[in-house]
Amino acid sequence: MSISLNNETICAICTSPGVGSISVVRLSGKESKTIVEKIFSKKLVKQRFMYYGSFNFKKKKIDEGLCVLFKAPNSYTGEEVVELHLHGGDIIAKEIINILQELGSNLAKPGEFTYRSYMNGKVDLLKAEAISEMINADSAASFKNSIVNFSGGLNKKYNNIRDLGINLLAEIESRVDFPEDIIPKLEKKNIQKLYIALDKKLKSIIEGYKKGVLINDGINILILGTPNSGKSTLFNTILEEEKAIVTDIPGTTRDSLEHSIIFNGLKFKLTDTAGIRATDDSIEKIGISKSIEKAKYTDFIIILLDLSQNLKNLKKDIIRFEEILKNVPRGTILFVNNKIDLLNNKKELMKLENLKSYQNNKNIKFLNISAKHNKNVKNIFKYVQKNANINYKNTTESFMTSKRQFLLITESKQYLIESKNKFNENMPLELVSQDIRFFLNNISEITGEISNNDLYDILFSKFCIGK
Ligand SMILES: Nc1nc2c(ncn2[C@@H]2O[C@H](COP(=O)(O)OP(=O)(O)OP(=O)(O)O)[C@@H](O)[C@H]2O)c(=O)[nH]1
Ligand SMILES: [Mg+2]
Repeated sequence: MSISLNNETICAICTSPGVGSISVVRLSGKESKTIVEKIFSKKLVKQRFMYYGSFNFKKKKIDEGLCVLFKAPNSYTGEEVVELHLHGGDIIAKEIINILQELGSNLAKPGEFTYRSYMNGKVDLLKAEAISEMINADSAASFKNSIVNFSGGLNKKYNNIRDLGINLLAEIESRVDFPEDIIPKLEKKNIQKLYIALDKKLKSIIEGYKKGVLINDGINILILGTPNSGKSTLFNTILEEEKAIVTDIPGTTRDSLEHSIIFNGLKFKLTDTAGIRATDDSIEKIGISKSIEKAKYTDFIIILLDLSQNLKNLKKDIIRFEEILKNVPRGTILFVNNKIDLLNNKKELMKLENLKSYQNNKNIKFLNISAKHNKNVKNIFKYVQKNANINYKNTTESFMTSKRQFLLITESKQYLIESKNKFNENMPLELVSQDIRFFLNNISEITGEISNNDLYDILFSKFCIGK
């Protein structure tokens, strides 16, 4: 579906549904003021002025509240906009929406206000995407990233790339009419330097996407381990809630459980799994194969070891898990030695020392915790955050989080590589420059200078109604 900018006046509830002190209804389009004045007791003369009055329709009073007018182009959409501040709850706002439709306005489609804003040149695409990120942000890290993007963080990076690309194009095109073998060596080198500089910038922005996704969607942590190692206990301790059943019977957890938490401003998605062991129980077997399957899509895997086991079994478990995960394309593994509280005599502590030197020798990353007594559990998150290299508090750097941008920039990189290869193989410069033009076109599409007809589908339809 694609929507065209038309003369319709649109309306929607802008506040989220449910109980709240106020609900805001917004209209945008030429008829906004005229329509609202048919139900509001005051005339909206001054713009950006809050009028207090009553809302009436067919001699019935609907509500009392506030109205504010924004004259075009000084509004969110760039069109005439009126906002109605009503009493909260869904009932009144919905009734007003029905009335506004009866009076000639249409219900806005998801993201249509922001789409109009973009079409009227109020925001560029990067800003529009940042607005969507901001609304959906559910952690401090993700909110901060969206704010920096909204303030032009990514724009700067794309402009840099575009400027370099234009330089490169100019260098190549100025040589088009000369036979290729008379390009002096030094100039050739300079052109190659430009390719390298561009490649570096593209690489950095593309790699940033991985971080952007971690920041926005959360870092996945999968808890694997033998039955009874304390996976569900760890899961519950982290969530500060008895979400998973904990018993001393091995094989308690059959299906995996997922939950998100915010730690230090970052979102983590935690998964508790069925313990992995050799078993004849068909239900447990399904759980185990599910656990291993999940390892493929996770950012971090915790392998929980049970320190109540003897050293021989602990080593066996380590080898077993390394074997199981050997051919699985997966994230970082962290071994976590659980039940450290049980090690309270000399012999037990010696076992821990032995295990430590075994893990050190194998170059294994490990932590010692007690899930039951919440000892050192936070260190897991500190380790994960450090390893994911996300330090959102002390940086003004922002990362790409939009898949649309990611696909376009990846395609751009391909054009650049093709152009570079052609240049290095001394192919006709027209062909070299043609790929740079494709590359620049893609960059312009990212920022929205060149618009794509399906933009509404790709981007704005994913917004909520009222935005
Ligand atoms: N002493 C001690 N006991 C623990 C600790 N963590 C878990 N336990 C105990 O170990 C037993 C098994 O705990 P669970 O959390 O059910 O273990 P699990 O790994 O989820 O087990 P399955 O679901 O069967 O795979 C329970 O009796 C827990 O109370 C710990 O840090 N210290
Ligand atoms: Mg369990």
